[in-house]
Amino acid sequence: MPSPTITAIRTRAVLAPLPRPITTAVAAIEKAPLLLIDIETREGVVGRSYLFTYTPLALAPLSSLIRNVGDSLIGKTVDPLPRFAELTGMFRLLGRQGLVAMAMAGFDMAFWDALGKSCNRSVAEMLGAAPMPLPCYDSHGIFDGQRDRALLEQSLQEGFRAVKFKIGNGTDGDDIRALTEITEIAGPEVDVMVDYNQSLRTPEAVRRIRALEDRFDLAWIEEPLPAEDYAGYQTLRSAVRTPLQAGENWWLPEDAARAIGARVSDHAMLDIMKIGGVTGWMRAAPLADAASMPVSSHIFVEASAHVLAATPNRHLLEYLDVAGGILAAPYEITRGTLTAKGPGLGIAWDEKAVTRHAA
Ligand code: SMN
Ligand code: MG
Repeated sequence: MPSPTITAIRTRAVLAPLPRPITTAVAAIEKAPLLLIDIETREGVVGRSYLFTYTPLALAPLSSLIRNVGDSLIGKTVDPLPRFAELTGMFRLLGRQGLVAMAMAGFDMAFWDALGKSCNRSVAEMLGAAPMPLPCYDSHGIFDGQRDRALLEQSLQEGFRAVKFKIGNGTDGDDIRALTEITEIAGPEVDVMVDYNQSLRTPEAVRRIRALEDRFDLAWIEEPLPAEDYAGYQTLRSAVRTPLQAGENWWLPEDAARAIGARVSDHAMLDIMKIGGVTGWMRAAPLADAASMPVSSHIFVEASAHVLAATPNRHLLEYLDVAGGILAAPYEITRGTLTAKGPGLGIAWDEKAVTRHAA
């Protein structure tokens, strides 16, 4: 049976409501800027995906890029691998990091969704795996004692056995005060991770991380340095003992290959958008496996649940739900786990919410 043939590509921009703002050391995000993609096919199956642009400023340019590229896809099948190869060729001279890679990932995820729907199977199954309950960590922002105590207690009640907080917005004293409260509430059984969102420089990172590891047993320390500073990560990694986490800013499998080859971190955390969709993920995750690195996911809870099921070196799924506010049936946490849903990626738009939150 041939794969469905593309007849139209539609995009819509929304500012989706978030359960809580995403606060980081470098910026805060109040609403999730999402670009929704619908790929219609002659067979009637619609492939869907969404992209997260971090800032609403990128929604319109990304949308027009996807529509322009989409014109050249009409009449072709949704087979992800040849389409990925063609798009790589189309942008060889320009280069792909940034909006181009995001567009490629948006197409790729929607193609896999359509392919799964056309066989009535989940993407996890299409990848040769079976959907399974995946352990998740609850991903919080900067800790605010007044407000976040209750939120953290809620994470524990929902069964999360790992939580993450963003730090680095103030002094190391601020981080230590926050972590003292967090670890007290979380207790010894729950893993606590922290995320600096690339806000430090190497000498300061060495000093601040040593001060943290004197006091706390953190499961990982994420992105202390700018993602491109591989040499800085190498220096830091030899100077501290807590495992370092990085990867959400690796663009496409080629970046993953370079960063993993340079041994910048102990863990890898792939972002299914920046890494190039399902296809990009399935090429990057084995590189981490070969380097004995556990792989966790970054946002995109739905698509990540599918690819993590097909990743033998999987670790944790990041539970940070950016699209639940515009989905007809958001993925839900059960005892701290999440399970991929089908067919395809198991996502459908709540059309009323999409209209209400149109950007
Ligand atoms: C993050 C997620 C979403 C938006 C900004 C930052 C983050 C994380 O680095 O790891 O959760
Ligand atoms: Mg992060």
